[in-house]
Amino acid sequence: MDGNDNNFAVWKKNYPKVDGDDNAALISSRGWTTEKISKRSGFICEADTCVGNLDPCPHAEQIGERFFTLVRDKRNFDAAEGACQALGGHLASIHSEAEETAINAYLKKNGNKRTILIGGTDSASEGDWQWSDGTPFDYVNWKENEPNGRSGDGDALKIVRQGRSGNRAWYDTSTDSAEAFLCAFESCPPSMCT
Ligand SMILES: [Ca+2]
Ligand SMILES: [Ca+2]
Repeated sequence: MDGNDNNFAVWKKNYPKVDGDDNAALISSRGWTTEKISKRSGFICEADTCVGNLDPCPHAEQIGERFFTLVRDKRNFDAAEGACQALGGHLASIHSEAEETAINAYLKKNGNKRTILIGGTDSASEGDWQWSDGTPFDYVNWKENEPNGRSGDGDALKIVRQGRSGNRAWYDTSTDSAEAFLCAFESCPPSMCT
């Protein structure tokens, strides 16, 4: 930016925010806004001065407001949740059919593993399912006759691919039986940014 045109501004009402951690300006259809730079979806540069990567979070997939990363490693629930927390997130929670469809598309293009551990658990109270990120357990996609508490301790939740379609259904399962696990983050983890 050459700084010559700072008298021109079309900020949307209530912007720019000065008290948050927003650090980038965005053009929206209703005026300029601010946002955390990690959430930007694209950018416009002045000629000859642009250095950057068009994907600000290349090692995670943005779905809605969150970023998801598949870790192709077999770990039990506590170790997988710890690995996600070490990066600033949690094992993934899922809150709608649309979100699950997008997650399944991401999993399909990342190896299409059959069994994926996510953040659901009923270890605190049998049958009382909770997400490890503390969000409401407000959507389910249990397979018919699941959860049945029959696989080991049955206190973890894995999403299992149904045939080659990429569609998945949920099973309660022992805490160590999935091939990979899915982490979710509120913003792009710094280690996954460019
Ligand atoms: Ca259980
Ligand atoms: Ca089961």
